Amino acid sequence: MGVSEHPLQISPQAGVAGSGRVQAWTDSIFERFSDYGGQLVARTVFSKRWTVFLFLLVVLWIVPRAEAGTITGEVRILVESHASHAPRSPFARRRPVEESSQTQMPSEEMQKVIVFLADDSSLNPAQPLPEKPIVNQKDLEIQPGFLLVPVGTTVRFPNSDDVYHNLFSVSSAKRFDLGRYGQGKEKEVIFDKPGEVRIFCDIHPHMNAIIFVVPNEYYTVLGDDGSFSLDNVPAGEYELHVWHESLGEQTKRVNVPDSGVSTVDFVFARN
Ligand SMILES: [Cu+2]
Repeated sequence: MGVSEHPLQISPQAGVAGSGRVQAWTDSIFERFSDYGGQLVARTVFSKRWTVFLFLLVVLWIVPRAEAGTITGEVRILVESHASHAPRSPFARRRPVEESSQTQMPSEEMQKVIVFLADDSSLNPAQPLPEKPIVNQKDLEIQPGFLLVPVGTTVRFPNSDDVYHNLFSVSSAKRFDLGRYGQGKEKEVIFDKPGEVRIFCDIHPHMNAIIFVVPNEYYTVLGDDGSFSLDNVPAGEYELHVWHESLGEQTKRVNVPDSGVSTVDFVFARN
């Protein structure tokens, strides 16, 4: 066992015999690097194959989804103008509602008009919100007073007031009674059924809120101008709902083409 046999300690005394060993050693090193390079190449080729494979997977996944359309429309809310309530001549022609002024609901109210597709087996089910929304009991109010959640979402109900509250609901979509609890405590409710849930406080009758639970991922709220758009709806026939806490609910059948847009408009007459 000579020192020169150690690849990292090449003795100058190794001579000619030693140089052969050095050659063998460098060859082996080269081979090792070549191997390593080969592995790198193999890995690169392999990862390219994976990229192509993944790309094909994505394409295959997108293609069926490309057979999806968009539902757009407008929700108009008609009300009698204030002028129509003013005293008028008995000979004046009575104007139909359509001719009277049309309200532009305040934007915060527009955001409470929900447009959604009814539960349907061909639609993707709702994904519950990953972060539990908070509905606070603060300043003797339920805050926020309106919340929209996909079915299955858990909502936290903390009490931030220094008085007891007792939130409850008798709505068919979710019946619950949180019981009395004080400041710093909280309870949770899972909203596992679609529909409107009206919430009240057993101790303070003026406290109220609404949580609206949608059945699938196809929902939106009205824009400030009353328009809406539901994108990537799989082709098919569905029931489109428009709901507002005081305007009520309207339903229309809608046929979504393989691609393109279906337009559905709604008119609510508010008295
Ligand atoms: Cu209360």
